[in-house]
Amino acid sequence: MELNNKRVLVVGLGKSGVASALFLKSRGARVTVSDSKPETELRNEILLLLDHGITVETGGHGERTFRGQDLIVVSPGVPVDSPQLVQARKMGESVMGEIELAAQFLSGSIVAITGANGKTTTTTLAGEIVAAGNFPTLVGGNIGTPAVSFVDQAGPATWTVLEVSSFQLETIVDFRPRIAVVLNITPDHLDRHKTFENYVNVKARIFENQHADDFSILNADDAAAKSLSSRTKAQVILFSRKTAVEKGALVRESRIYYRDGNSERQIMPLSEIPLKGVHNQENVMAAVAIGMIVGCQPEQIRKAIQNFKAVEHRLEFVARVNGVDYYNDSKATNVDATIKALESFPSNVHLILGGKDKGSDYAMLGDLLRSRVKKVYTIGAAAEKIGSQLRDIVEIDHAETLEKAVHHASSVAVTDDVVLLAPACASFDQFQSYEHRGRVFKELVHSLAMARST
Ligand code: UMA
Repeated sequence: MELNNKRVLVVGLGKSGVASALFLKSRGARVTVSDSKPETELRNEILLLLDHGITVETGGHGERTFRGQDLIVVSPGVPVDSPQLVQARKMGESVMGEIELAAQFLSGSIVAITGANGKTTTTTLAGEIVAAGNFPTLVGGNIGTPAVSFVDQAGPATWTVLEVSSFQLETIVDFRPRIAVVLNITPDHLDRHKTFENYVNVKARIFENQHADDFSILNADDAAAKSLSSRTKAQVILFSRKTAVEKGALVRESRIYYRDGNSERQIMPLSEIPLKGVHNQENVMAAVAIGMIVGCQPEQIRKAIQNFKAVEHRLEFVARVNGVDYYNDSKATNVDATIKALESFPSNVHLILGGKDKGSDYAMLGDLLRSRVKKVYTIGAAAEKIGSQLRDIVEIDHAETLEKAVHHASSVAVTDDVVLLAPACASFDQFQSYEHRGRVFKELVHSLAMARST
């Protein structure tokens, strides 16, 4: 794609928008950026872009700004059906997301990992495995560093390992990963995608441009993910904790193996996985499959997994205070992630739930709440809905804020109980992001520990 002298509009001035605008400018495009936030909330970004000669519009998306552009690059958080974008498409303007822009310019091969849960852990681990195999490796995407900022670093031998969200997949065009992974599909982001069927269809787009010599890795234990095997032209590689797949990663006698037709390699015992929860065994198996396809040796893969540390905010152990263990799973932003978090603790859990609702059905937590949870502490905008769906199942404390939830839980929890932040909701009603929410939780726990020690 030729960018020199092209008129390009970037929509959204967050991480993706800033990185896209700077990249486009460096390739000679005439760049405008438009953001709905007022100027006062974007001071640093505006100064940076103006410094590079980029035009900035704030406080809304002017209809005229979208007219006559050669290309419009949208940030993942911008709804694809916004009136301005619908109109631009009608006028024949080319619209794509940041991930598509990146892919058009990235040298080397892309590993793209999607799923409702486990994306970040799998992406980080896969990156460490590929690097342990001595391949040049870059790791980013939805995990935090926009893919477009890798374009100048990637060479023909580079493996760029990307976490890819449903929002990003909505705006791909020719995006073609050499290896595409779907970890699992359970309801999430229904406020944006409306139905589960739409959500599955968007996830399936990760395979849409793959060729027969590419690889599609799927979780054979997840019905919705497995069903996508009929929707790819690439070679299907499965991973399963429960069945002996013919091609892919499997478990036998508590050990992980990788099988490729007739040949089988032993990777490692499950007991060596340094992460809690069976869902993490699945993430590890997906990463094993990626490593084997890329060409890493089983021993390199095993070492990378043994050395892997839990990613921040994913079932992260925070501290033991007064005999009570505190875990931060702020990344559990949907009901399924909370189910997986609860499955990691057999009993005695004090669970903090709530935040910004995404159209979720919290009653799905019912069985686990009955068997493993002593009390639920609700916070944020979703508290009322959660209360009305769960009040007949479990004791509920309407704590309102994270601070009160931690204090209430710490005052009733006894030795060997667990206080778990796995809120099943987005964070944006009370926090800037799930990372912010997780950090606040950790600070609250650490200050509890300080108070106890003085
Ligand atoms: N904006 C508009 N108009 C709109 C909507 C938003 O101008 O109609 C503006 C906002 O005012 C804001 C900017 O767009 O200034 C934000 O853009 P963005 O929401 O796309 O966020 P980025 O900072 O670009 O971050 C995005 C991802 N965010 C989302 O998908 C919401 C980040 O994933 C990702 O790390 C980053 O790109 C780099 O690739 C975060 C996330 O929450 C972690 N992802 C969701 C998830 O994991 O569940 C999908």
